[in-house]
Amino acid sequence: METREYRFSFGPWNIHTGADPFGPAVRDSIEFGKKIKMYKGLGFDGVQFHDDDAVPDMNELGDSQIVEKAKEVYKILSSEGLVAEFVAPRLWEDPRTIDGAYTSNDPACREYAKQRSRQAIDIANALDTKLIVLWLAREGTYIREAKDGKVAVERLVDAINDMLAYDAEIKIAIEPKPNEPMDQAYIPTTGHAIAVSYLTDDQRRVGVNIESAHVILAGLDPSDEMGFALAYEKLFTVHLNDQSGLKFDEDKSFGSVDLRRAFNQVRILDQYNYGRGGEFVGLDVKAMRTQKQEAATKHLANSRKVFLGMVELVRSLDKKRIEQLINKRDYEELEMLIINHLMGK
Ligand code: GLO
Ligand code: MG
Repeated sequence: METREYRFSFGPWNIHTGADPFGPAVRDSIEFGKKIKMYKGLGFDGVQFHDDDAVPDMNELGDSQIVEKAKEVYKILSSEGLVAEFVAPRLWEDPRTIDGAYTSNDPACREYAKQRSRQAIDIANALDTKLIVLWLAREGTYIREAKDGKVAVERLVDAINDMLAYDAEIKIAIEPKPNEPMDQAYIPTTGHAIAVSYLTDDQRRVGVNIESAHVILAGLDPSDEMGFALAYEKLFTVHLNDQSGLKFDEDKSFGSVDLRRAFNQVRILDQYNYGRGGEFVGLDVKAMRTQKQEAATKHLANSRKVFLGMVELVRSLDKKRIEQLINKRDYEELEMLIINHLMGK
C-alpha cells in the first residue's frame, strides 16, 4: 500500500479569539510566538502567513526593516522545525483598499497594492518560501456600476505581471471566492483564476489555492474544482474546510458538514499525488465561538484527523468492484458501496 506522508499547514489566524461581526472576543488572544509553539503538537509542519502576520505594522517600516523582521521570524520557525508555506499580502484592511486593491478606481491605491505585494514577496524570500497566495478580498463590487468588469481583469493581470517581474521564481496561487466581503467578486471560481493565469506573462507560475467553503459558496463541488485545477497542473495549494449551505463563509472543520464531500476531495488529491511536488495540505478553519480557551485548537487537530482517516478509506476502496459497477452503469449500487464504506461496513 502507498505510504506517502502528507504535510499539513495552517495560518496563525486559524487560532483566534472568537470575535464575530455581532460580538466581541470570547477567548484571550494568543501571541504569535506561542501559536508557533503549538504547531508541531497539533501535527502541523507548515505555517501560512499574511505578510503582516510575519511583520506586524509593516506599513510603518522601510523595505530593509521589513526584511530584517521577517528574517527573525524565519529563525523562530527554524528553531521549531517549521517551514513557511506561503505569504499572502493582506490587501483588505488598509484605508487605501476600502474599494479594492488591484482593481481600485484610484491609481494611488492601486500603486499601494502593488508596492505592498512586492513587500510580501520580500517577506516570502526572507521566510524561504516561493509561494504567494492572493485572496482577492475586495476585488469586486457591491454594485456593478461601480467598476468596469473588463478593466478590472486587466488591472488584476497587470498587478500579477508586476509580481512575476519583481521575482523570477515566485509562484502565485489565486484563492477564488464568489462573495464576502463583496457582493460579487471578479474571480469567483477556479476556472476564472486559471483563465486569468493565461493572460499573464508567465502562466506556469500562476495557479490556484482552492478553498472548500469558497467552492461550496459558488454552488460547486470542491473535488471537481480540484480535478479541474489538477488537469491544468495548477493546484498549488488548498484550504480545506467545510461549509453548511449558502450563508456566510463558515470555515468549519474539514468534513464536519459533509463527510462524503470531504472523502471525494481526499480521493482526488490522493489519486493524483497531490503533495508529491511539495504541496501542503492546508487548512483554513475556525473554532466555534463556543469553545473555551483550552479547547480552541481542536478544530485543527480534528480536521487533520479527518483528512488522514479519509486517506485510509480512499486507499481501501474496492477499486475492482467500482470499475465493474461503472461498466454496468449501476450507480445506485456504486453509491451504496461508497456509503457503506463511509459507514465502516
Ligand atoms: C477568507 C479567506 C482567507 C484567506 C487568507 C489567506 O475568506 O479564506 O482566510 O485564505 O487570508 O490569504
Ligand atoms: Mg482561505
